[in-house]
Amino acid sequence: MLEQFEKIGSQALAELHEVRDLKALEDFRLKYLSRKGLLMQLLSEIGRLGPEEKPRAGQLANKAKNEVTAAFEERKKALEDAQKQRREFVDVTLPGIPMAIGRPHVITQTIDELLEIFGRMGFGVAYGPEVEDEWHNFIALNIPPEHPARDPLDNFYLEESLLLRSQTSTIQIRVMEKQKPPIRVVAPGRVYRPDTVDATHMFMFHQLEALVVDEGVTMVDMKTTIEQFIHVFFGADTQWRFRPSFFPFTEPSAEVDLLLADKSGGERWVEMGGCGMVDPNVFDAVGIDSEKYTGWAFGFGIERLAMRKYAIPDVRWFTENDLRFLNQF
Ligand code: 2U9
Repeated sequence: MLEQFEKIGSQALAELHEVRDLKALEDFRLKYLSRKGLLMQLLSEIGRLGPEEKPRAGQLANKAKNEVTAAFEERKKALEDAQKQRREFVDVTLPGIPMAIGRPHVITQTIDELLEIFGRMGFGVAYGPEVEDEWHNFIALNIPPEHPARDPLDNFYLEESLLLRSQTSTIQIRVMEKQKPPIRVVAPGRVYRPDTVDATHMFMFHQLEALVVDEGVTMVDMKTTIEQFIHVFFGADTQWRFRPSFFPFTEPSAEVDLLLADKSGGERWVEMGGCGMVDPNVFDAVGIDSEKYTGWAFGFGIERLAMRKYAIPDVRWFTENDLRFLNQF
């Protein structure tokens, strides 16, 4: 029986030596050190030995138990350290995990390009609140109460006289309230109109508007500036035209059309935006002397500019987050 006590210790240590991972170590613990383990069973055997063998057996059993337990703890620490290192080990030779670096959205890129172009033509940039009041969104812009643009169904009203702006002209009104002429600003930003969403209409889109106010400003300045812009943004050989139009806040007014190639290889006139000489009523509204100063303004839909430039057929693509589309920019 006593040789059983000597053997069990060395047998356990030999097996422990073969333990390669924490799972095997747990199996080893269950086999030898757990309450039902071989070593514990052995200890419980001592009770059945004769009085002459008990002391020696007890000694051997405790020696075996302590040696195996100590070796077990040591092995456990070594395996846990190894596992920890493995976890922390960074194989720098491994190829890096490609970081999917995004890029500014095509609309943001377009706005940046527009601000850069007009910046080079001496235009400052002005921003303003998206939640506006009726005075800045309609009244100051000479849009009479009965004008369809003021139809509550055609605007996102938040409460009594507060609404989401339907054009960024509100920004130029705020500029004229604060700054006296000369004024030369472009005003980019989101605008909101509860249009039925389809390939060319979205309830939220972006506009870039411009305003120039000084003494002796004429339609020639407006025409030249718009022409410069079109040739830089769309290409020097882009043909364009003015088409007479009407807006409450400009007189005279014009639509700006571009002659662009269409799918069937032909060419067609497509609308790019509107412009005109600032209506004197607008100057009166903001306290600028309409006898002394004249001005011109334009309004371009930014999604529309990008769709024309990149031949994008559907305005909804800008907000559908399809990477196949977004990654092209
Ligand atoms: C002030 C005075 C006049 C801005 C203008 C337009 C014509 C125009 C549309 C183009 C496409 C809106 O996004 S769109 O649907 N805008 O046609 N906008 S003149 O005239 C102003 C602005 C501010 C103080």
